[in-house]
Amino acid sequence: MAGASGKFITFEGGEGSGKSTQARRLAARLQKAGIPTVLTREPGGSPFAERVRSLLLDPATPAHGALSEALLFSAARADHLDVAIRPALSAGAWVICDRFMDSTRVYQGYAADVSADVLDALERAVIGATRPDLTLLIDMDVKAGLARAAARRAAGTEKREHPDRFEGRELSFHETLRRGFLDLAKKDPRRCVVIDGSGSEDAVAERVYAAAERALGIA
Ligand code: Z5A
Repeated sequence: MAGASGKFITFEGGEGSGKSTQARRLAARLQKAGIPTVLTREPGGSPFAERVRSLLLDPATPAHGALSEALLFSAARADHLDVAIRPALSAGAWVICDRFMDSTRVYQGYAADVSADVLDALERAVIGATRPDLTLLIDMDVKAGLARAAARRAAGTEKREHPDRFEGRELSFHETLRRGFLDLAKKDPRRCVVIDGSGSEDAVAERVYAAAERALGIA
């Protein structure tokens, strides 16, 4: 668990599921409720980890295996935890992170070939006791999620620095990711809550807030 002071909430989900939108909205609502809140993301969230993010997501980065990728995501995560997440939790803030360890399990494990043993070892070494108190998995129909992401690209409001290396993969890849996330949530029901990502942003935000309230209690 995150420790005696702050709470650690992570958002997970497939492309276009709306998790970044919901992470932002929850952070704003908690701040408004008087809870000091830090919104961060992975890969990234610290100066070093943002450099690693650029390398990982840049389509010009030469092809490399899933193990190299898992190690790079983990290196970025180790620094992000040391520089940003643990200090914020120790200071009593709630930390909301857009993607975290479950993305490595799913993208580099389920959908690639890094073994569970290696991923377990990386989690022990990098995350240690700083596991999320709550993980909100925004789940939705894969085609609908990809359509949202495509609409954002067409509107020119893409948030990425580069078109993503993970983009443009076949539908079955995204279906595998969805199954992977749902499977992880099923295996860890005390930490993970599956949120239906369909419907308006407002409707999903209400589901997210209700889940956070139920799991963590928001005074
Ligand atoms: N990755 C990995 O492989 N291993 C790891 O350990 C980690 C990550 C940590 C990071 O990409 C990539 O790194 C990611 C996994 C991999 N690969 N992919 N793909 P990123 O950070 O650049 O992007 P992302 O995390 O995948 O997020 P995203 O695709 O940008 O989407 P999102 O966060 O789910 O959605 P959004 O930005 O909130 O919303 C998408 C659009 O839909 C946007 O225009 C919204 O305005 C709209 N939207 C949101 N909600 C709604 C509703 N309810 N209705 C209608 N429209 C909506």
